[in-house]
Amino acid sequence: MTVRTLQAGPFEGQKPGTSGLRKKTRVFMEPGYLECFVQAIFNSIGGAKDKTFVVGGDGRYFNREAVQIILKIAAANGAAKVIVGQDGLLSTPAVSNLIRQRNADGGLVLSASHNPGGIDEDFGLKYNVSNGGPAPEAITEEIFSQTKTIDSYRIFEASDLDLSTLGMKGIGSTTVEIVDPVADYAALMEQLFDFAKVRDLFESGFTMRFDAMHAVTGPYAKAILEGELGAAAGTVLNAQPSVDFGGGHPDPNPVWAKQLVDLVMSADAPDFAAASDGDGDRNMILGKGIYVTPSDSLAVLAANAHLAPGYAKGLAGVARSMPTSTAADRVAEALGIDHYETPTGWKFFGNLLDAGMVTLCGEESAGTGSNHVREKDGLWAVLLWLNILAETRQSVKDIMASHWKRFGRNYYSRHDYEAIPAEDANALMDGLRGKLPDLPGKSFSGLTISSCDDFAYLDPVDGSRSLRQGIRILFEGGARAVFRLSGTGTVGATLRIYLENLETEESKLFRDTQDALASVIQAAREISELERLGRSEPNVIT
Ligand code: VG1
Ligand code: CO
Repeated sequence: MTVRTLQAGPFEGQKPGTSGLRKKTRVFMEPGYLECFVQAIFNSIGGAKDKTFVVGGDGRYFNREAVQIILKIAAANGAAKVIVGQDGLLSTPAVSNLIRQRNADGGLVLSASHNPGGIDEDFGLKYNVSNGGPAPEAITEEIFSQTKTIDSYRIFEASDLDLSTLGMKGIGSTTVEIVDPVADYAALMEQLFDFAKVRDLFESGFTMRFDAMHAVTGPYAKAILEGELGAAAGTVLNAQPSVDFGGGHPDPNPVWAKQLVDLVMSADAPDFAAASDGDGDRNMILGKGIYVTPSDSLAVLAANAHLAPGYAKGLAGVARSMPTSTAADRVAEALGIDHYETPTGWKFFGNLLDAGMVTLCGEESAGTGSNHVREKDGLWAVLLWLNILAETRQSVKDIMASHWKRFGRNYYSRHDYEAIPAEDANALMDGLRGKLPDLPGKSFSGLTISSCDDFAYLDPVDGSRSLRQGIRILFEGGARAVFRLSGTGTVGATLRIYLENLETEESKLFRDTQDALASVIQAAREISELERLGRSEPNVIT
């Protein structure tokens, strides 16, 4: 076995986005492409020598091969140890947990999350730092700058390691530990939640379906829900991870998890249903006859988290990404705790969590999490819901009804326009930006604009600034429209329009969401001159 230095790179466009580098799988498979990006990561952190890393992914196409390459590059760069999930599998929150539990220096997560997988679909790689969370912007910028000048990488010439059996192995002087992907994560969940109470709930005849969408949460959900909590066999659907997620989009929203939504709206509805995404950090929550909007889920969890043992002392504060509805702010105000508004992407929550300023965080994109790890965590959110349901013995519908009566309802929806030519998307955003100074006081579709801006964030912990994080338009009376471009796509641009309208009148709390938002939707179209895109309808409505 020898270490070789091979000439390659630089490759254009290796700029990490909202959540790591995402490209078509074939791009990642080009000779030297993944290798140079991994070497750039190590270069950007002052080398891998004597460091410990956690490596794992969501099992999509190229996951196995990529893990082997990363192990050989880490060994050639002198890493002390690499902890790898069995068969190269680890959910994103499980990586975060292992980094923290084992005091690792960082982790490499192989996933393109909710994007489809396969040789003609998407692949991704994200670097996480020693707190377990995604690398903050200063580090992703350093990685990007390393990718621009890299001309070689170091790799161990060795045969592939067998990742199917647990235990200590090695490449050169680097120890490679293959771990059960589920065990440490399940142990953490057991500390946070009242498993006995949830077992009682299932014993009483409570029914549930969890759709793992052929992605990484299958083994976790089987072990925890059906194994430890006694949910009936068959509770977990699509539990076997597959390289192409059964040909679907592993995105837990009403479009891509339609079957599950149809089930809860049917006569055979279980009491509770949920789904997670490719890498296990997102969640969708459903009850009999009801879909819970992620922003509302965050608010309900904030209002009720104290019912679970891990949060019995109450919350330090709550943070949400800017486009997420303000429902959680209303709960925080009622509880007398702080609330924060950050740019989109979990990396912005890390400092607030590390500083103990917040306990719960959430995003409208079906991401919820807490200070137990530094990633959003799909199964954790499902277990917190289960713990709350076990304590209150109320239906999801009743919980939502009483929540809205107490706090008001923030009707909320996101409209995505996918695969638009980048020039058109940028022109629309630039057009909006140019108009901002003149918008306050103007009315569209019966709504008057009270203020608007291009969201800028000042991190209260380290003082770093992030500019141009999305255009916010606030209307008199509490309605809001937000415009931003996605940073996770691999084809063209995706425009996201986030729409919100606050309703406090009790007789109007149970309307259809799109109807309740009709005037905000119309105003957003007019303000942005959306017709210029030549699209009549969004591709995805959540
Ligand atoms: C999307 C979501 C964002 C989320 C990110 C990563 O980013 O909007 O809230 O943090 O995906 O989620 P964007 O830039 O496409 O809007 V995941 O589950 O891909 O790790
Ligand atoms: Co994800």
